Amino acid sequence: MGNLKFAVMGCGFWSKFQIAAWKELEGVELVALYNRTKAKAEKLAEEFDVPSVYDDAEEMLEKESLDFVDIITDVDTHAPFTELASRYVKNVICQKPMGPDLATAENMVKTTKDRDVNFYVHENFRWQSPLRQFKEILQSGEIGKVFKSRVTFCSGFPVFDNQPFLAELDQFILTDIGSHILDVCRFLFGEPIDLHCKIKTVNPKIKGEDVANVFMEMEDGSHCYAEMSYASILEKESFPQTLVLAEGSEGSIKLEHDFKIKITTRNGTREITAAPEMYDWADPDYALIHSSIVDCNRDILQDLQDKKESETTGDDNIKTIRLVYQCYDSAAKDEKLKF
Ligand code: 89Y
Repeated sequence: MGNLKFAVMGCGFWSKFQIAAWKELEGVELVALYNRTKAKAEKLAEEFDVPSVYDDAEEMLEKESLDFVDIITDVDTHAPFTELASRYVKNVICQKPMGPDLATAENMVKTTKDRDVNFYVHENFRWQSPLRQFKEILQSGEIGKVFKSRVTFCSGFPVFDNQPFLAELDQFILTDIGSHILDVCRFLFGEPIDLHCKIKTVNPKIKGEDVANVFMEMEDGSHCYAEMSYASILEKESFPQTLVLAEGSEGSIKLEHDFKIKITTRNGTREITAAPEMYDWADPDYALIHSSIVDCNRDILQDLQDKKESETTGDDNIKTIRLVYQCYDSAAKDEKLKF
């Protein structure tokens, strides 16, 4: 199979890392960039040696011969760009969160399916090496049957400096980080059968909520508590790490700061470090996430090459997105929602 040719739509904060991550992989070739403001696309094209740039997305899709497109724009344009791209190409990748509301996201999955287009969501947190290793230990059975878990993303990192639009979102932390954290909950502990969520806005300078606490019962009967905050001033800042504790009948697994995983059984505690591969193009503040982009892209690429099914297809990711918006419903009603 020759190189798969692709285009990137959107040249904002995440695109240069996403492109650098694609460059780590064999078998793909970035041939075009689209951005509403062409100068931004031109700058990125120069940096990554991309032959064509456009400020008209449809013109790009008409002129270029593409195997897939990677949509790296803000959430509001995910659906229109997915709709447009799926008229021209057979494979579409879109950033998280898939859509700005559940109905729109469900329609994205349906539209691509109706057109026989493979649709993927770039959901990268589950590809972070500490979380992959956590799952391996969980699956080994060493801690027995899990009865409770806690997934924590609580930080005071000035996230609005790099991504100012996040401060303008009416729905912030559940869409931005909840889409990752609820996906991690599903990845590690399976599907929930109910949830109760509470949200809060602490930072007066932002529109949406910056705190969300979600309590779920999972299909296997275990309890899962997901806590998220961008208002946390803690002894040790953990951005961008997700911290996890799983307690089972025979022991516990704890993912702590600095990628340390502690496994405790009645025989004692052992510790491993699950550091990610660090790439020189990564922003040091985001290195853990940037590293996982490579693995997430590889997983999608292997599906495009018919080697295996990707973990983050639209069909899978819609289950995470449903949870995100069910959290808002639950918080608005202050009720437990049963599925
Ligand atoms: O947008 C978010 C993401 O996907 O990872 C961290 C982030 O940049 C800010 O919360």
